[in-house]
Amino acid sequence: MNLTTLDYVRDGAVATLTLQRPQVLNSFCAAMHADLSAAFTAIEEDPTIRCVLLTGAGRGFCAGQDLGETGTSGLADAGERLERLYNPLILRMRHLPVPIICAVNGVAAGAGASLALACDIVLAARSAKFIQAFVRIGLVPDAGSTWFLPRLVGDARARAVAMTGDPVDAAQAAEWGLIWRCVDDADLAGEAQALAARLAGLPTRAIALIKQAFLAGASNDLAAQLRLERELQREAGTTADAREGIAAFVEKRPPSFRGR
Ligand code: T3D
Repeated sequence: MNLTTLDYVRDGAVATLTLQRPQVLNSFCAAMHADLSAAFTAIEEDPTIRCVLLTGAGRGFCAGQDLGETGTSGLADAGERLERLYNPLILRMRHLPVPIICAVNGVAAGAGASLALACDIVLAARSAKFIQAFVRIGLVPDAGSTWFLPRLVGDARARAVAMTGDPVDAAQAAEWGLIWRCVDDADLAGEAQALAARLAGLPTRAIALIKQAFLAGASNDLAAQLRLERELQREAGTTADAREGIAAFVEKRPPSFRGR
């Protein structure tokens, strides 16, 4: 892979993606979209990858769309880039059959906040902030933020942060349930890597099915979700990892999951 805006590092069953445009707080440009797309294709095609870790280089995580690249001419059809680049990226992440951990190392603004929220488990450094920056420049939250936010923090908080553009610090984000955990800055990389390694050793097919269940659950009624759980459980029950999990429990030994 020839990537210019993203580091892709493979360590065992974990693929770490590091956004690499620190001089502009890793804001999205067209090349970064292309690099993320190439990286996710590589991950989708490699069944030995069982967890993805996403983070940013430098003092920011991602400051959303590169406004220098957009310029005011990009406003002629501000939805076009969403349709072509952001929307497929967010959907792809939600459908990826392996967990994505996000280590938010600094500010996550605009579509950068959406990118973090599209991940499955989000850890953030205590100094990080989440900013629905869109309204500050006369735009509306996008890349999934209007979907993620009310589901995670409730309508009242979602509306307030979307309409004011006020920053939410990592501790507040964790308290609200916007993210999983806030950790000390010095501990972020280590904690995220440890979590990624742990998830990479869990039953990957079951985790893919869990992702599927949560995604569908956002729009299903209870009866439909119960039917879906039945089908997903049938599928999980056919995996070698489910056989291993139950055998290990009965034999009182730790399970050894292979991800299939
Ligand atoms: O048309 C479409 O594509 C629609 C899609 C829209 C999706 C979106 O994401 S819209 C929202 C875009 N993002 C923003 O509005 C956030 C803009 N950035 C900021 O408000 C601030 O940078 C932050 C609050 C995130 C951080 O502030 P601070 O003071 O810590 O850093 P800074 O000094 O503002 O930024 C450091 C550098 O990064 C600076 O460059 P310089 O002066 O050192 O040469 C700054 O210009 C650059 N930078 C930060 N964000 C962006 C950026 N450059 C281009 N695009 C950015 N989004």
